[in-house]
Amino acid sequence: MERICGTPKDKFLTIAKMISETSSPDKVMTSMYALGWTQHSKGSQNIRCMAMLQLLLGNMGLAGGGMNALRGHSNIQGLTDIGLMSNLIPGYLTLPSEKETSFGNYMQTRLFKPLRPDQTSFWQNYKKFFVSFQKSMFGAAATAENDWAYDWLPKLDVTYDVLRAFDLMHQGKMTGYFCQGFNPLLSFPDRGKVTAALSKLKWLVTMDPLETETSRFWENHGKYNEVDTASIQTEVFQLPSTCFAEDEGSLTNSSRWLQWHWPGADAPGEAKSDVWIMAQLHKRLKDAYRKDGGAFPDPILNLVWNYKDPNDPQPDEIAREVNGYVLADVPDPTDSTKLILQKGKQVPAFAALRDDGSTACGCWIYSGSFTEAGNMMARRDNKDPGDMGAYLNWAFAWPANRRVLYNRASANLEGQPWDPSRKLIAWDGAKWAGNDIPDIAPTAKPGTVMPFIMNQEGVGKLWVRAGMRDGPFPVHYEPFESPISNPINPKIKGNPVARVFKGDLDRMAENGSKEFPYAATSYRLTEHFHYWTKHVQVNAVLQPEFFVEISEQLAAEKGIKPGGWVKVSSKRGQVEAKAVVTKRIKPMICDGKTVHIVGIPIHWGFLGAARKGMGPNSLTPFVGDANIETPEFKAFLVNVESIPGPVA
Ligand SMILES: Nc1nc2c(c(=O)[nH]1)N[C@H]1C(S)=C(S)[C@@H](COP(=O)(O)OP(=O)(O)OC[C@H]3O[C@@H](n4cnc5c(=O)[nH]c(N)nc54)[C@H](O)[C@@H]3O)O[C@H]1N2
Ligand SMILES: Nc1nc2c(c(=O)[nH]1)N[C@H]1C(S)=C(S)[C@@H](COP(=O)(O)OP(=O)(O)OC[C@H]3O[C@@H](n4cnc5c(=O)[nH]c(N)nc54)[C@H](O)[C@@H]3O)O[C@H]1N2
Ligand SMILES: [Mo]
Repeated sequence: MERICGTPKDKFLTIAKMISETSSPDKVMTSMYALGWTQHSKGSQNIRCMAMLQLLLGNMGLAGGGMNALRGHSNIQGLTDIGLMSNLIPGYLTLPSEKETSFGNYMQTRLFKPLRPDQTSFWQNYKKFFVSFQKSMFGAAATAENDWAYDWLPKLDVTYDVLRAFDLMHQGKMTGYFCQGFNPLLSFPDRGKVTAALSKLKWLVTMDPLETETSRFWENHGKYNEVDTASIQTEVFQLPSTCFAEDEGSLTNSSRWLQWHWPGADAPGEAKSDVWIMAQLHKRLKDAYRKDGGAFPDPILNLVWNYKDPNDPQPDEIAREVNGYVLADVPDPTDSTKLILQKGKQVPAFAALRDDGSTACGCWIYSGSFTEAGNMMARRDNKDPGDMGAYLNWAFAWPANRRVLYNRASANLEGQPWDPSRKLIAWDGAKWAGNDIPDIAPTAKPGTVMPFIMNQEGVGKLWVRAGMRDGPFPVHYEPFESPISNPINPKIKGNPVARVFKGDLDRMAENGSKEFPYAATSYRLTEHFHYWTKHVQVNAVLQPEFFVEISEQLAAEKGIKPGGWVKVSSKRGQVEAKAVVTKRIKPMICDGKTVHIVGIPIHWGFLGAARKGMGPNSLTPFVGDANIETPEFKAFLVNVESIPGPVA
């Protein structure tokens, strides 16, 4: 560990001791992680490693325990929940692959078979969630006879993450791009490649409350955006949208709480909400298909669009649809004079969803968020009787308003809390109850259903059976560009199954490169939020100018003065900046070699109130994590040289 990471052995052992002390009933540790762990070509395995440690320590499911991703944008949790990943549909259901040519094939690999008697899992209900989703999309046109319109779903040959989208664009195989709330010219790796890719588009639509660098990628700003405008033929359409603070809707936070919010101001000028813009597109697409036909009009023509004003769907209408509603009366099997579900009502919870077409639901995990009792996301009761931070009547947490996932594991096999002073749930002899919604059927006797209900085994798993492209168990890989070779497997460069596209390997430096000897990393500053706040005078005054951060040792070695100008270059490009010489960045000894680090904040571009600057992504490599395709923004190779001043 010391040889690879450069962390001194004694410091590491101190931390290891602190961590291992949490393997007792009355001490718990949480892991909160963000980009330092994820933005690597082996990011998923970094997280998995800690998840395994937390399992071994018994820190899952307890109050104050768990693996907690800190989400960056206020609604990034909502983004994955609602299926905005290219391989997902809402509620972590997955899109079919092109090999799954029938609904039967599709369901075969999604049937959850518990490996122990009495074990239960939400996934046993996959078909109910899926059929209800199809009913919410296609209504009466999705029938048992047409396999709930299974054929109308796109079938994936490969996953279409953003790295692949830009690579396809770069190859000239993608001719149009719709860019909603995304500024890839600044936020995506290898800006040279991104610029070349955007230049090959026939059209680009940006939908954003601000002028973004992406919408002006064709504009020449000297060294800040060096392009030959005349040679770029891409037609750009800018659609001004509202921003979150001008909208009504829900945001899902890192704790899976769906919190409703109301507009703080009206949108300026001609700005329209994202939903309004989408509704206009929907109308025009449907009209075009109706008028001209087309290769495959069915999914568009049959798309359900039941809003009072089809041109302007309201947030509460969409929220009701997402929660789910009843399409046909469902009689009580034990008493046919009674109904369990009544046509036209909101479904109370995902447990009510059915696979016979009698329910519709936009996103099963959000079921229960907008019921007949009203908008649960708008609840604002901050009482917390058990003092466990549960706040059960504040907003709505998915699933089923549960605040701590796996809370069954906070009690021992007999159903008594590991730590009675921090009780989440307990078995009272007849049922489970306590300060949270139990993560187990309320009357399942202890010892019958095991705690990790999303696993077939019912218990935590150290070994993953399928799903991780780089194997079932984490191993050490260096970043794709590293100042040292992998000390364990010197022949292996980076993560062998990382997301790398043809041609990009030529744009990467070799391990231990003499030309690019320093490790670089990139990060954000308190005073700015990405590329938005440079448009605001106050933020621009607080942090006006792009800079890079280096250690006192590197500054001395390279003759760089605090505030002096430097050129930072990688195999892909270069930037100029003022140098901030700091004590907080220090050289490390990795594999016996001194490794200097160059820190590069992300916030500058060529628009807005702040001074023009360049940011790290002219330098970063176009490589992503093997499993989730997050770019490797936290580790790449550069050189730094002192320069007399900014080159005009
Ligand atoms: N003020 C402000 N706040 C923000 C944002 C903003 O732009 N401005 N952005 C938001 C967004 S979208 C996000 S995603 C979050 C991100 O929040 P953070 O994840 O805190 O993001 P970064 O600032 O990129 O910093 C990453 C940290 O990772 C560390 N690091 C780098 N490499 C490694 C490594 O290999 N191992 C470990 N253990 N650590 C490493 C760095 O030292 C740095 O402290 O911030 C959110 N909050
Ligand atoms: N080198 C390097 N690169 C990085 C990172 C890093 O650490 N290092 N961090 C990465 C991370 S974690 C992130 S999250 C990305 C962020 O990268 P982006 O998501 O590309 O950047 P943002 O500026 O957060 O947001 C994009 C746009 O959304 C717009 N917007 C705000 N509200 C709304 C709305 O309601 N509707 C619409 N349509 N638009 C809206 C904003 O005006 C903004 O222009 O950057 C990534 N890039
Ligand atoms: Mo982020």
